[in-house]
Amino acid sequence: YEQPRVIKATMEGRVTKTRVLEQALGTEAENLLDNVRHVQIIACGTSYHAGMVARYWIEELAGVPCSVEVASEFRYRKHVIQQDTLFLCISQSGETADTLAALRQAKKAGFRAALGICNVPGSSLVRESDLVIMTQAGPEIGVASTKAFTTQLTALLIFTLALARHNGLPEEKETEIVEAIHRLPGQVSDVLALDGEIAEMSKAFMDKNHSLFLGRGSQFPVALEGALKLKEISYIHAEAYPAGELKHGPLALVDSEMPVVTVAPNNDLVEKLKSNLEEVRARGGELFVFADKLAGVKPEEGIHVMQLPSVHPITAPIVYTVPLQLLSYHVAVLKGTDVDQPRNLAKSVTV
Ligand code: F1P
Repeated sequence: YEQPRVIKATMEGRVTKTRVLEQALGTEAENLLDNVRHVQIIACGTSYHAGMVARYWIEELAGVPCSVEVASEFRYRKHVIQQDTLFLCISQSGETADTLAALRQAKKAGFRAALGICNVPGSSLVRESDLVIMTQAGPEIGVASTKAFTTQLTALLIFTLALARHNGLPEEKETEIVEAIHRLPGQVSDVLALDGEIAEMSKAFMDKNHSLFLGRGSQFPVALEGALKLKEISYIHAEAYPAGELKHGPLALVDSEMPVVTVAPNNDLVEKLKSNLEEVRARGGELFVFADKLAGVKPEEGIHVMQLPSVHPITAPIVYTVPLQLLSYHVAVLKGTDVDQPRNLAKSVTV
């Protein structure tokens, strides 16, 4: 529920009404962002999902190739790091052992600069990065990241715009997206107001053991994050797939016992997504769709549609994450699990 406020706080001092401020990433950013030819993102868990969303933004808006990898894999394999790579570590705590080990290892191999996106001032990641964008989420009590994720995305989008400007993004496009960023706190509040309806929807998951989350494009990482939230706090097995991969395997699992959750903002992939939903429905799968009213997903038997505000396609991953967080929360409350402290998990994995 703090998300509208903390997203706003993360924007503050970094954007005007229409532009990203030159000093958004600190005074050294100007030199360090010039001639970046590749962005390598490293993170774990929810922070990794934020990195996956950022890859879509960085390639679309800045035109810079971007790779994303979980730190626990990156640190244990041989890799080629080009000198003109911007190494970007995302970590709420700034103390995740795998993420820090990956950063230290990459430093030895050499790269252009290290950018940290972090929520804890003075943490190891903040100290060891050349540039830092602090998220303003404030302390997160729950083990499962919620406001940390949406503020990471806000920071990553601002960074992307700063990088994109270096690579010739037209001013009108930057303004269009900055204005969309300013609408985020209000749009997230509108989604939070759907809490009662989402609580009602969550009852359908109470007696289920498995679930599937689908998304396309930058909504695929949102599906991954939705599935992670559900398994972390309600212990229901949840898998996320890019919707186009359905027919390459997961369709075999779909039946009336497998609820399928989808996010459908209005973008150029929505028609393809709708045909994926028909594939699910034809196998008797019950669908729970969070959709823009302009996306044209119609409720019918077995298709529950919750209408979300119309949002800019670039900022949609931030807004569409919130109903999935609420859904997991309500399922967990109904099941009586400990939402703040799920079994077997720690807030920060420092060893
Ligand atoms: C990464 C992370 C969190 C998750 C849990 C365990 O932490 O996977 O996303 O919610 O707390 O650690 P961080 O590097 O973002 O602090």
